[in-house]
Amino acid sequence: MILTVTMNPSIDTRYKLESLIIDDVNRAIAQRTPGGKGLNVARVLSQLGDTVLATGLLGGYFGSYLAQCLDEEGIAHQFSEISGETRTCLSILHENKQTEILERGPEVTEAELQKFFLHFDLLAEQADVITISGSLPQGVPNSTYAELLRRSACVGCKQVLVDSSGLALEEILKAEVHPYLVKINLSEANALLRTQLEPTETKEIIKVLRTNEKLHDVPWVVVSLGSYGCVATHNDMAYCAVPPVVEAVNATGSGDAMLAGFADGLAHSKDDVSILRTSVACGTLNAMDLKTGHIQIEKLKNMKRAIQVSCL
Ligand code: TA6
Repeated sequence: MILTVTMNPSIDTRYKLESLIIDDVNRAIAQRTPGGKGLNVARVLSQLGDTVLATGLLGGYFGSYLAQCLDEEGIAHQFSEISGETRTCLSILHENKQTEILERGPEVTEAELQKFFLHFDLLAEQADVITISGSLPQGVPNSTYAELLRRSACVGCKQVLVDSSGLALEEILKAEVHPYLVKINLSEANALLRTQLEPTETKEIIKVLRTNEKLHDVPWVVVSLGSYGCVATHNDMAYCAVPPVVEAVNATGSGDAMLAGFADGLAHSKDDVSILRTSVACGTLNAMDLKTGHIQIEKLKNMKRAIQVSCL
C-alpha cells in the first residue's frame, strides 16, 4: 500500500477565463477537485492502479465535502479530524497563464497534531511507500515532516518520498532520518542551493546537487523543470528525462503527478529509467488535462515511450 500524507488538503477550485480583468468583475464556471499536493498524488496513483490510502488532517464543512468527493472518486482515505476548517485553493487559468491563490489553511492545535502522529504510526506500519507533500497548516511546526520521517523509520517503512519547500524542507534535510526521495521544482532548488540556474542548465544543476552537503544522504533527488521534464540523481547515477512538446492546458498538479510516478515505480521495484519515464509521462499528461492531478491513463503507454531519458 502507498500512503499519501496531505497535512494541508484543500478544495481546489479552478476558473478558466478568456482574460483576467483586474479591478473589475470576472464571471466564471467553477471546477472543484480534492487537492493539496498529496491528494493529487493519491488520485494519480489510484489511476495507475496502485493500492493507495490518503491521510492527513481534515476539518469542518469543507473537510466533510472533501471526504465525500474522495469517496465518489473511489480513493480510500483515513484522515485525522481537526476542529478548524479545511482550506480552499484557487487556480485561475487565463491567457496561457496560471494564477494561484493558496489559503494558508486552518489553525491546528498541539493536541490535534499529537493525535495525528499516533494515527500516522498505525497507517505507516502497513505502508510500502509513503509520500509527504505540500505546505503545513497554521500551528504545525516546520519540524513535522522530519518527525514523520523518524516515525516511518520506527515502524519499518524506508521509502518515504517528500515534496516540500522552504523551512520545512530545510528541517527535513537536517533530520537524522533522511527521506528516500526529495522532489523539488527548480525555483525551490535555486532557493535551497542559493543558485539561479535555468531549466536548460541540466549539467550544472546536477553538479550543484552532487556538491551540496544537505542532499548528500538522500538516495534520490529530483528537480522538476516544467515542460523540460526533470533532472535526477540516484546515488552515483544522474539522469535527465525530457518529454515531447505537448499542448499544456493546466499544469497545476504536474509535480504531484510526477511524484505519483516515482511512488508507483518504487513500490513495484522498477529500474531507474522506467521510473523516470513513468514519472515524467504522468507529469506531462497532467498538464494536458484540464482536471488538476489527473491523467488520461489510456495515453500513458505511448507517452512513456516518448520520454527521452539520458545519463548525465
Ligand atoms: O501542486 C498543485 C497544488 O497541489 C494545488 O492542487 C493546490 O492545492 C496547491 O498546490 C497546494 O499547495 P501547498 O504547497 O499549499 O500544499
